[in-house]
Amino acid sequence: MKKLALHWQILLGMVLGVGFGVLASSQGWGDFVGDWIKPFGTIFINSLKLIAVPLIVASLIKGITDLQDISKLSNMGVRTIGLYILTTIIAIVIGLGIVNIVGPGRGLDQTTRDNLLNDFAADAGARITDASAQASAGPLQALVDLVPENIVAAAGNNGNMLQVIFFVIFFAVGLILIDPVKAKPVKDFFDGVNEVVLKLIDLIMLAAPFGVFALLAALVVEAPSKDLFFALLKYSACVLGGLGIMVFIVYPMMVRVFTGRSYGSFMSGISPAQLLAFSTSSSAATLPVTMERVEEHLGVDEEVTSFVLPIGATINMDGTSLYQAVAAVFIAQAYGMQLDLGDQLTIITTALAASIGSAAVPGAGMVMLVIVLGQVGIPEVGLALIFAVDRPLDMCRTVANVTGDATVAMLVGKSVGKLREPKERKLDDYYVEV
Ligand code: DAS
Repeated sequence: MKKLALHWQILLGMVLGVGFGVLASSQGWGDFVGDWIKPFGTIFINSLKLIAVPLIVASLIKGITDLQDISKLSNMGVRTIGLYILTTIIAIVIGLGIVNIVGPGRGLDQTTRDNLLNDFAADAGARITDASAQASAGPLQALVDLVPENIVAAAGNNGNMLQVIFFVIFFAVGLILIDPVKAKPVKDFFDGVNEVVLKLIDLIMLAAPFGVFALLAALVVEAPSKDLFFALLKYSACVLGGLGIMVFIVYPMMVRVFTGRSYGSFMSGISPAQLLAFSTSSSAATLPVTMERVEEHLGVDEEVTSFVLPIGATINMDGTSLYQAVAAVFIAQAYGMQLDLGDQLTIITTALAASIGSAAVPGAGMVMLVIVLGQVGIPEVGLALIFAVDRPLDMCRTVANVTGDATVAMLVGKSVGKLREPKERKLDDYYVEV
C-alpha cells in the first residue's frame, strides 16, 4: 500500500493550518480556534516532549555502552563540542555581516520605534527579569547547574535536559566499568526501552499532520497586526537571510564536503524534523524525530546520534546565536548607537555563550538576548522593538538549530567511521511503500 511520505504529510498539515488560520481570522472564529483547535497542537507538542527524556536516557545508555571504551566517548565528545562551537561562530559572523551591511535599524522611523517600545515594554520587561536572574549568576554557575541534586526533579523540569544528560552519561560510564555479566541485564533493559520509545515516536508522528495544522492555525489567529511586520520587515529579512544561508548553503555544503552525502539526500532526510521544528519552535520537542531521521534516513549510527543530538538540542543553537547577533545590532542601530569592532567581537562571544545557555523551548533565545544586550551596553528595553515578530523568527531559528545538530552528527559519525549509506532517497519522494 502507498502513503504520502511524512514530510509531504506535515507540509500539507502546515499549509492547511495557515489557510484555516487566515479564514478563521477573517471570519472572527478566533475563540473557536483557541478553544477547539489549539489544544490539539499543545497535546501533540506535549506528547513529543513526554518521550524526549525516556528516549535520551535509553538511547544514551545504549549508545555509550555500545562504545565499550571510555576513550572513544571522550574522542567523540571533543569532536562534537568543537564542531558545535565552530558552526555557532560561523552563524554569528554571517548574522553580523548581514545586519551591518543592510542596517535595518538605521531606517526605523522614531514613531514606529516609540510605538513598539510602548506596546511591548511590559512583555520585554518580563523577559529582562527572567534573563537578568541568569546574568547575575557567577562565571561557573553553568557548570554547577550541570550536576543535579535530584535526578527525578531534573527529569521533571523541562529546561534541565543537560542535567539529565550529565547523569545518564555518568551512569553509562559506570555501567561500562562494572562486571559485564552484571551489566548485561541493565543494558538489555535499556535496549528494550529504546525500541519501545522509537515505536512510540512512529505512533506520535501519525498525528503530526493534525498537530501542525492545529499549531499553525492558532499561530495565524494570534499573530500581531500586519503593519508591525512591515515596520520590522528589513530586520526580519536579515534574520531569515542569515538562517537561509545556514540551512540551505552552509550545512548542506559541510555535509557534502566532509561526508560526500548529496544535497537532496541530506535535505530530504532531515526535512520532517525541520518542518516539526518550524511548527513547534522547540528543539526539545523535535529531538525524538531528529534522532529518528538522522539514524534511519541519514545513516548515522545510534552510538553517535544518542550522544551528539541530545547535547546539540540543548547547547548547539546556531540559529538562535545568529538571531541574537542580528537583533543586538538592529536594536543598537535603532537607538542610533555606533558599535565598534570590539563591541562586535563581544557580541560574538556573548551570543555564543547565550545560545549555549538557551533552553530548547519556544522563545528561549529572546530571553538570553538580554545578556548579549547588557554586555554591549545596548538598552535592554530595546527587546520590545523585536517582540512583535519574534515567534515566526523563533520557528525559523529552531529549524536552523535542528539542522545544525543533524549536520554535526553526520560529520562526527563520518569522522569515527559510524556513517553508513542509507537507501538513496530522491528529494521529491511523494510516496513510500508501507
Ligand atoms: N525555540 C528555541 C529552540 O527550541 C530557539 C530559540 O528560542 O531561539 O531551539
